[in-house]
Amino acid sequence: MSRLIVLSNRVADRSKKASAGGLAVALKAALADSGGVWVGWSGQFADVSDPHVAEETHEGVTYSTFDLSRTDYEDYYNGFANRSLWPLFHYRVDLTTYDRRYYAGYQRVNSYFARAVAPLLTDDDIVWVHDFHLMLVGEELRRMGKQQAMGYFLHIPWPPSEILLTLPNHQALVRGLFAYDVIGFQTQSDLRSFTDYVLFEAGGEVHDDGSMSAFGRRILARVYPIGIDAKEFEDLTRSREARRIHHRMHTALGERWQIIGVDRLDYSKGLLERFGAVEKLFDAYPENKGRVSLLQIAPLSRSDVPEYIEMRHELEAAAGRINGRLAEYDWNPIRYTNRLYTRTALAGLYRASRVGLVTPFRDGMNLVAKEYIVAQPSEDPGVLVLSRFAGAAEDMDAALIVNPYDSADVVDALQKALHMSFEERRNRHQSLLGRLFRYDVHDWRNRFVETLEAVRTQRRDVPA
Ligand code: GDG
Repeated sequence: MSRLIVLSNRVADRSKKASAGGLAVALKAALADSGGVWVGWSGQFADVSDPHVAEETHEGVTYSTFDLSRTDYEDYYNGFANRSLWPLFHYRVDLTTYDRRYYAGYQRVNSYFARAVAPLLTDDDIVWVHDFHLMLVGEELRRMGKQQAMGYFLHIPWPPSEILLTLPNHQALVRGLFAYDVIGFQTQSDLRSFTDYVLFEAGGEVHDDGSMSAFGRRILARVYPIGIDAKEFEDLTRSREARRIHHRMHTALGERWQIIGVDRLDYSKGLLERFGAVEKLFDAYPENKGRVSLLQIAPLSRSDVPEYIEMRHELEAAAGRINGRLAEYDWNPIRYTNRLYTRTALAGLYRASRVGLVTPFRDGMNLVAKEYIVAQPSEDPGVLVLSRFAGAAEDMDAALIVNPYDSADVVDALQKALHMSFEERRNRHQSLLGRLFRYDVHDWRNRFVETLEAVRTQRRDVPA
């Protein structure tokens, strides 16, 4: 077996401190299986022209981290990653900022990552690069003569060509991706958009075995939908601490039903419109007043980026306005918090909630939808209301699937979820649960790593 080298913008926190973000949660579980090396930014600043890599081993995983300069952080992270790629790949051309300085920073830091990882590599290693921050690392490594099997996984959606073409550097990014051997997407729909670009913009070819050629290289592009560690989350839900929180929430709610939303504070998650739909629920079905409420947990993220600051103000205003209009002295329609809870607390809170409300306008997958289902008690399960535009909807069709742009559709689904019979809730829950255990994060990791292993073996047997 070869050694697995994983690269992502940040590595997970080694302390027990919670962090919100799907990638860290998933990669931590994936590396726990076999050990390996996890390379990423330390979160600290330093002005050095060459990366100084610090190593720390923790539970079988070596964390190799290095600092970035403030300018790199501004241009690469706040700039190209969070103000160009993130909005654009979530179909928000209106929120996308293009700035040549940002792209220069992106190239600079991708090359920096490559220079940090190159000295660590041995011939038999396999390299797995993650997410939109690091599309160009593979190309940099190839330029440095590295022949290892290299894979890339995109955690966010791949946009249709019409949207991608608005990005001045679209071709350079796709050419960069062709330096990898395997690239993975969350959904069929993302792969379709990518294939469309390869065929009609890059003048490439798609072969019978599913591989693709363009820019003088042949690669495998496939769908690897990410899962959660269902077993671990189920154990968390059963822990004493989760049960304590569940009990406390349950007591506070009394006879009332809770709808729960859990999202990083991000415009892609549709939070403002979610608040709007909950407000309309009380207007359309007034019997829910005093009986139902939304708990929205929304830890702050990317707080240096202007679009996130603005969205935070809007949400605060909306929650205040809706509560001001509808609250009673002993009931609030919305409880909104930016607090970061522990995963154990989340498990208990999911379990205490009759409805899980997940309504992003675009989402690569959405792990919250999966966690909510695993946390439900099979003797009295809640109902998941899920946006059709979350990658998770592709294989969670037993949820109530909604169009988040159509608030009336969300309102009707909420009403249906709140009043659904036990039989229907149980059937839907059972059918979702089975798949979450079968296609969990370990299965995701194994499928991707097996493909990379096959590339490595083939390359070793056929010398270049
Ligand atoms: C990206 C893609 C894709 C949230 N609040 C708290 C907290 N969280 C945890 C959740 C969940 C994770 O953060 C969020 O994951 P998502 O998948 O929902 O969303 P993104 O962060 O946008 O993740 C996404 C994912 O990558 C994986 O590929 O699914 O589409 O955008 O695990 O539970 N965790 C803690 N406290 C909180 O308050 N501890």
